[in-house]
Amino acid sequence: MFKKIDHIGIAVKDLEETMKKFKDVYGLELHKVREVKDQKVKIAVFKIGETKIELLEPTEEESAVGRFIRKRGEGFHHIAFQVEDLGSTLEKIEGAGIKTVTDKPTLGYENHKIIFLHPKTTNGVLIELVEK
Ligand code: CMX
Repeated sequence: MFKKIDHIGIAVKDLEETMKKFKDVYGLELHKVREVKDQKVKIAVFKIGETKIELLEPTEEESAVGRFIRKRGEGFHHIAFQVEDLGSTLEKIEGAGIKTVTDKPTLGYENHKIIFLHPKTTNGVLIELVEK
């Protein structure tokens, strides 16, 4: 089922300022910076060992990350697990009463198949599944 942690998402108000902290203070290697238009976010991805940290700044207040920051402030937003086969994983997950946010997987910014699990059905933690 879940193979490893692909990345951890952190919602931030100011991407530029937070990137400086991750590079210059924490000493992490910047992997990529990108705008993901359909999710209404700008992201910066840092590598740490085998996993990554994804910083997310909303480009619009009315967006998943914009609403998250408005309600809860900056902070831990989601954890992404790599899975071998999204189809069989989803069958098992749905059989256990866990709901996905969208009906079908979509393509993430690296063209991998992704889907989000609704935090109301996953102990309050937004989970992203990634098939590479
Ligand atoms: N973690 C935990 N709980 C969360 C959450 C998160 N990241 N985001 C929202 N919630 C909670 C809210 O606190 C709220 O709880 P209460 O009802 O107790 O107040 C509930 O979920 C509904 O929140 P909402 O703001 O009313 O609903 P949204 O319209 O924002 O929808 C969700 C929530 C999970 C469906 C939406 O955030 C979503 O579709 N997320 C997946 C997509 C995404 O996060 N994209 C961001 C960028 C991804 C990337 O490129 O990596």
